[in-house]
Amino acid sequence: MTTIPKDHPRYAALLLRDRLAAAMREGVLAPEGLIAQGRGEAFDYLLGEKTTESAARAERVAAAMLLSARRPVISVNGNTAALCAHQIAALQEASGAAVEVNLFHRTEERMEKITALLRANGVDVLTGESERLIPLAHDRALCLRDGIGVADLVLVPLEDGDRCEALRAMGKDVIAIDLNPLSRTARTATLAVVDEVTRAVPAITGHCRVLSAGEARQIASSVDNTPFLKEALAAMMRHLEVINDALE
Ligand code: PTJ
Repeated sequence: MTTIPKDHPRYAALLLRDRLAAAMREGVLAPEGLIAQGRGEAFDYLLGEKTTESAARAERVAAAMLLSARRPVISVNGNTAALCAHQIAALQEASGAAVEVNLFHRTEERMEKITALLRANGVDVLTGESERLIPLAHDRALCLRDGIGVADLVLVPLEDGDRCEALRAMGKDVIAIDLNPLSRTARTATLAVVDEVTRAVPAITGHCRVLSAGEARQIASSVDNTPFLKEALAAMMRHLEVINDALE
């Protein structure tokens, strides 16, 4: 572990990097996960490294969708487990969603390590015999029949695009948490939360704790992703203009 000075202007981001590097050394994070985080950081930089007003609204909608779903499942990969296992436990408790591990760079060893990490943080993880239920050529097709297989809603923090599309084609709703509003995932999801995952997950949990069932149903009954994507892009453009003006 590197010692990161608390007064460093990018302390929070450096702490996440440190956590991910350690998780990679432990075999939880795929090396490619570090590259994914770097891409996410670049978009977060454009957002001012904070939750935008539209992302905060999307987080409330995400909570409403989770509370209104019949069989919601939170799909966890290496990055999510490494960054926010304890936050996933809190979200599971507040939303009643099932949690399943689904990996792009799948090995049985990583599946076991991630499951153990989640359980050590209080997550009740579904396990069993994975089947190729999602129409995809790679191993993200593998999932549990009584988990993602029967889910009507899947929350996918940090996704690579084609599974999101495949889940939508199977008639499932998808909530994506993705800092990149241009990604295929963000554009094909029922709802994209354009925010950093360690900020987004506790915010969704907070809303799950206070929304009534009636309020949740009403909010979840008409979800339109497009304004959220447009507002995320507008927030980035405004932030770039501020930086540009400061240069003059
Ligand atoms: O653990 P595995 O084997 O399932 O692999 C996971 C990764 C993330 C390596 C795999 O799914 C992958 O390659 O994903 P992509 O295609 O790089 O997409 C990741 C997306 O998440 C990108 O659009 C990033 O901008 C975004 N992202 C990265 N870090 C964060 C993030 N979004 C929110 N919070 C982050 N911390």
